Amino acid sequence: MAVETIRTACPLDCWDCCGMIAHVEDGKLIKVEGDPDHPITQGSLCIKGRKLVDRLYHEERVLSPLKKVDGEWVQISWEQAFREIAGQMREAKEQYGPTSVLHHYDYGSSGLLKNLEGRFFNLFGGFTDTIGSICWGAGLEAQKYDFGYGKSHDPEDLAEHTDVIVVWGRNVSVTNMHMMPFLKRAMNRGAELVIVDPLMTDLSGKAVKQLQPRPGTDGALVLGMAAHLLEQGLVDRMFVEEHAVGFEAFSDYVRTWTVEQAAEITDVPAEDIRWLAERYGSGKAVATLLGLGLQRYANGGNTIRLIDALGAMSGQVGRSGGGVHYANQVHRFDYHAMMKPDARTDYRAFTKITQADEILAVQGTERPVQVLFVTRANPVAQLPETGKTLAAYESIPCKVVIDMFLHDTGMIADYFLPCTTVFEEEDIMYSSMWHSYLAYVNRVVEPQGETRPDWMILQGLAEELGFGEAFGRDDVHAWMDEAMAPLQEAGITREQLQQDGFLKAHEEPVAWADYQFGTPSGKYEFASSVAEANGASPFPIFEEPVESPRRDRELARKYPYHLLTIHPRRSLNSQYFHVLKMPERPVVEISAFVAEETGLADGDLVRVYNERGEVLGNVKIVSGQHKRTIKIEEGWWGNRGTALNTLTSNRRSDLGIGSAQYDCLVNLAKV
Ligand SMILES: Nc1nc2c(c(=O)[nH]1)N[C@H]1C(S)=C(S)[C@@H](COP(=O)(O)OP(=O)(O)OC[C@H]3O[C@@H](n4cnc5c(=O)[nH]c(N)nc54)[C@H](O)[C@@H]3O)O[C@H]1N2
Ligand SMILES: Nc1nc2c(c(=O)[nH]1)N[C@H]1C(S)=C(S)[C@@H](COP(=O)(O)OP(=O)(O)OC[C@H]3O[C@@H](n4cnc5c(=O)[nH]c(N)nc54)[C@H](O)[C@@H]3O)O[C@H]1N2
Ligand code: SF4
Ligand SMILES: [Mo]
Repeated sequence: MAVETIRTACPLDCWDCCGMIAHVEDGKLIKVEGDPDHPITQGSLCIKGRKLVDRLYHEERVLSPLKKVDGEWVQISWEQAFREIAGQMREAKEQYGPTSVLHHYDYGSSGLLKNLEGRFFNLFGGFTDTIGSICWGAGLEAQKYDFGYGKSHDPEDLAEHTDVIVVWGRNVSVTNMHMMPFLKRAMNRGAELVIVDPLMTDLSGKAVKQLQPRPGTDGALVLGMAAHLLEQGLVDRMFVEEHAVGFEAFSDYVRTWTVEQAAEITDVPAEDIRWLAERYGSGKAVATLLGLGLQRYANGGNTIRLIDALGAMSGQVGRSGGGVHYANQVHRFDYHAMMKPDARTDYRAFTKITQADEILAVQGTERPVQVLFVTRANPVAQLPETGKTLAAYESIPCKVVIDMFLHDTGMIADYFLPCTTVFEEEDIMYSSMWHSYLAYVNRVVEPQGETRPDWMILQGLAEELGFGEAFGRDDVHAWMDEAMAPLQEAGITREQLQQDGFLKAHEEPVAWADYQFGTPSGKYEFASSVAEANGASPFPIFEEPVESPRRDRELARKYPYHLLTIHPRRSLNSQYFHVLKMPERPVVEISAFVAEETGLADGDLVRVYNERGEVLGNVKIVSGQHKRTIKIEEGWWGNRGTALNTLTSNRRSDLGIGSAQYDCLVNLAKV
């Protein structure tokens, strides 16, 4: 039989949102390739994209609904699952109100239709939501204060017009690999690459310079640079006077800083601080590519605000080749239409990061949590303080997980409902992290076993609960059309998207080129009234991270090393640890300095620990990184031996209800 090719898109929570071509033979998916016509993907996929096929046909994939009976999984019918779960929900609602049902979700799939979860719980009458984002919450809020929202330049603008690319805490070749061709084009034109990262990355060797701040001190680095720019008169006066507010207040604060002070705090030599400041202030076009790692600290929101301010005061905002690239929130979907928030009568918000504490605090009160729904997420593995998450979830009598695999969270469920993969459903993918292409997901193969798309599972439950009609539609296109209404006004239709496979949803090569900002003043806000109203400092400030040798000497004496649990090269968070051959234990990358201090050698079995927990790993001594900083890739499964997030804290970031998982000190001991 002939091989059929079908256009679809990668659903993974990634900067790149790749277009894919699926090859189907005899109803079976044989492989996926990068869509060669897609301007970003350009024909290539990363290993995670290619291995989506292995997730589809994986032997451990759950293919029918499961119920836990006396600690054992038993297969049940969808009808039984819907009847029993709806029964539990109804009972909980009658006794304690709708907020006794809690929903935790994350970005396990970036599909537009996944937002129908909100519709389901709102039509139920309300629920306890988990808000904020352990991924990028602090930075989003920061850019909201400064610009109105996050917007990035078109990758073409970087490739064609940037003179200096500053990769600031983004692991480009690992997490954002389709940026590489654009960087290469810029560098072939003569653009300089600078890296600001405590760890070495694949790009380190290509950079003219890498600055390696002590983790969590980038804000102080910026203040040293800003002090130098002020002193040298290298400020873009036109921008700060005409297109910004609050520069006076911010510069008064900057004047309390010196380069030497910044050098002492950050471990970055003073001459490097001056050198990078002069790159920004020299009239060259400097594009700053922010990553998400550097905002996973107790001071993370202010760090992003300070880097924004550096870009703004040096005239890099609204300028071709410049920009402070973090998010790209330009897709105008009508989520409200999809989610129907007006339908609910009650609502309670916990936060994603601190939900364990909040759940435990309400159990036994009049408004407890009785039913847990987890969708598109693996919180037991990915939330900090694993022990707390487990204890909190343990206290909930009925736990429902919708997923494909029995991961750490699936294992503790009472009901496990198996959903389809991206290849067995229709959807629209969009990434608001980088570029502005939407992509259409066509169904490529029939659903395996009894699996169903998330919306169909929720539809079944809604029918059982008596609001099936309000939830339902004849077909998914009607939902898509409703959510796409604002885009349709701009001439972007679902039909067109479906036909072409991908479409650019937003045409603006240079972000903020018109200087019409989304802030209350309409200008760039060095001092933000929204920040002030939210109880934050109007202008960004530097405070030490919480787990820092300068803030807490005692803690640092016990736990002298910074642990960065960064994103894994071969997995998307926890999603590939059962699909790919992974080592038994994580690799713990340490510097020669740490090796010397601890007496550890390559390959040693090591215990990484702090007051919260411990994990075992194998030492690898690497050269070049900030000397007290340790790297372990995240995503490990506790039920396969490594609960990495037992080490991280559930402290919130300063802004945006984000995570401070990189604000983490540990010690090491040879086992
Ligand atoms: N291969 C792969 N790709 C992915 C993912 C994955 O799991 N695997 N996950 C996706 C998701 S969910 C996300 S959120 C993105 C994340 O994409 P990135 O932001 O690129 O990744 P992170 O691993 O969060 O951190 C990136 C870098 O931040 C640096 N860093 C940490 N602390 C600091 C600091 O204080 N200062 C500075 N200057 N740098 C610091 C780390 O050393 C690391 O090199 O990637 C997406 N893409
Ligand atoms: N220590 C440490 N912890 C971290 C991070 C870190 O850097 N260090 N990074 C944080 C970040 S940036 C993020 S984004 C979070 C990620 O946290 P999570 O989103 O909880 O983690 P994932 O491992 O991506 O799990 C997503 C799950 O969604 C499932 N899934 C995929 N598609 C669908 C679908 O269509 N429907 C349903 N129902 N399920 C689906 C997958 O099978 C997978 O089990 O982790 C955070 N945790
Ligand atoms: S994970 Fe990211 S880079 Fe890899 S195929 Fe998917 S969208 Fe592309
Ligand atoms: Mo993320």
